[in-house]
Amino acid sequence: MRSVFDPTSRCLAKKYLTPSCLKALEHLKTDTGFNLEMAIASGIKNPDSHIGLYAGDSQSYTVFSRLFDPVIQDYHGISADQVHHDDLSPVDLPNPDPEGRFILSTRVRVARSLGAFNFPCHIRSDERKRLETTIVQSLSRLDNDLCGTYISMEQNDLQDISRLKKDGLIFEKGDRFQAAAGMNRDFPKSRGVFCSNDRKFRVWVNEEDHLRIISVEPSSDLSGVFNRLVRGISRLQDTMEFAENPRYGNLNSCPTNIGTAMRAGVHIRLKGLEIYPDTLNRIADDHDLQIRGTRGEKTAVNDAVFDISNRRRLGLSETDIVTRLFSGIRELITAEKSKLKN
Ligand code: ADP
Ligand code: CIR
Repeated sequence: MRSVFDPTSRCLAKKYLTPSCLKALEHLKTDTGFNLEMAIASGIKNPDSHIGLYAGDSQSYTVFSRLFDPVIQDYHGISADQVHHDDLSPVDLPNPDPEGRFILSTRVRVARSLGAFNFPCHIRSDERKRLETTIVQSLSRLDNDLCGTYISMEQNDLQDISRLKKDGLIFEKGDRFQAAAGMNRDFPKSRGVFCSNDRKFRVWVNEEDHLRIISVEPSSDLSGVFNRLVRGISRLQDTMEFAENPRYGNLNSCPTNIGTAMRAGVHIRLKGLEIYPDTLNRIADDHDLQIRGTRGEKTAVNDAVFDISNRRRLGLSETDIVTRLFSGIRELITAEKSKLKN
């Protein structure tokens, strides 16, 4: 096998797949048959990839550790001997935008995978169906405010689908990065979304990961949103065994989504800072925050609404992530107020 990354590619998989690393890994396979060529397929096809690497199962992280480890250390800024520690205890932070002037909504999600199943870029159709059944059974046991219904995306009623899309209740087919890795196979078969009756707790089934567990509401109550997620994870963990390893904590498809596998963020309107991208980016960098577009990763910013969230998901705990997000948002709001005054 030749490493055929585009000469313009600056992705981390290319950076760390040195000739000696390629030689050591090119003939290896996990027990389920996942190989290096499959792991880097998306990075090869998309020269603008940032990472360019996906895992096909939990064993990918150990069999191909010679490539995954440096990519993970580079992205998350951790040292080679750092070990992940969870802290999913409830928090009690003040509201970062008590007047409700800037934050439109708050969302915290984690990715989770079941170790007994292949990951989405490598899963077979029948296996994906069995996985969906397992997850839906577990979701049906949720109670109180987490209780809700599962919406299968296989239904043919186009009107229903477009209404659900408008309400942001279902997810789209994966982007070209996920497509090149093989994650869009059979879409929308065996995909769906669980939504609590109050719509604040949701679970995406068989998107980029087996589960995306999401707590979201149109407010700036960061603690409330995080604490609901903590309860949801704990309840689901009673009935499902999530993939993890002692070093990296939770394991999922993309090496950016391991450890806490958590993204905590707000949709925040920053009309003043929008025209000062240097200030906005400096504050984001200082607090290790990532800026995404209004409709998700790699989308545009509409009407000055930014998606601001934690960049690192490994090397710090879940409670560290929300606490740092809180400080970053506070500083952004202070800067925004001063730009609006000028
Ligand atoms: P992920 O969180 O799974 O990494 P995306 O960046 O694609 O993935 O976001 C998924 C969806 O969640 C998008 O539709 C995005 O608009 C929505 N979203 C993200 N953050 C918020 C938020 N704070 N409030 C409401 N919706 C959000
Ligand atoms: C990439 O390599 O760019 C895509 N596979 C997406 C990686 C995850 N997202 C990110 O770094 N923000």
